[in-house]
Amino acid sequence: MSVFAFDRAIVRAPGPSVVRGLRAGAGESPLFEGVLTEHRAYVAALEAAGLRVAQLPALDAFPDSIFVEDPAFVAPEGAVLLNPGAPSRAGEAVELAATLRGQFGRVERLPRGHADGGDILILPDEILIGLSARTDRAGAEAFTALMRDWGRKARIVETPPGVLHFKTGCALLDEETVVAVPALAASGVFDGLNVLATPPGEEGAANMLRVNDSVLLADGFPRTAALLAARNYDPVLLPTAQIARIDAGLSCMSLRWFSGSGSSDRA
Ligand code: CIR
Repeated sequence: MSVFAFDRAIVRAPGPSVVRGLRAGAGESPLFEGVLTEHRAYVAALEAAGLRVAQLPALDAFPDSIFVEDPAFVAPEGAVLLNPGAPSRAGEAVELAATLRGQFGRVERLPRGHADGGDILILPDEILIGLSARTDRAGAEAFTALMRDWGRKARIVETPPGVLHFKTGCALLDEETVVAVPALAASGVFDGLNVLATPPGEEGAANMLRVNDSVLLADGFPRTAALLAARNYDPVLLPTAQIARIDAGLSCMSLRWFSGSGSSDRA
């Protein structure tokens, strides 16, 4: 089973507080209506790619809670409630607990440290977790130990300075290929895989999302789109200008996994 075969996703609707989402710079706030429109297009793209998407209600007390990928990790064998590194996001994991328990037989909790799901990349043969401003060594070590208990190989790597999350800077394109910003492409972390570097000025395209046969790509990156087209991909272009104002991309708005359970849910 390929690591980008998915049949289920969880998303969370944006609430009006999303306009106060965390951001590194001092740029303009997103518009609530604009985020809603981008979120709807994203959910539609996941559904078109064959996923059944469960949409959780907005949590206005948590401005960044639309980015459900960060407080949890999911894989076919189970889920882990993580401990997001940003204090304002610390309460988001518990808000996902009941939903994840309804979907997975095994739901564990990161026992110590901080880790964000945006720092975790599942590759065909191993899982990478990037140290970042949000994921510390204690959290990364606790996560890799949990994965070892699950029979998974996991490795701790570095996220380049100035990159929010490890997956802000890279994505798996196919079984043998990752796309990465130049600093990550040259870092050696992907040795053994083909690495395509994002063209200069298109670093924001690195957080693309391979979902079944589809590749979701933020619009506005024509040279990256051409790079993909040259490899016979026909990327689904999605608007991200609003969520980009709060440092977000495509992977972070969903938790995705393969349940293999056809149309029926657990519990
Ligand atoms: C944050 O800073 O936490 C949010 N404004 C953006 C999170 C994006 N998540 C991700 O890249 N995995």
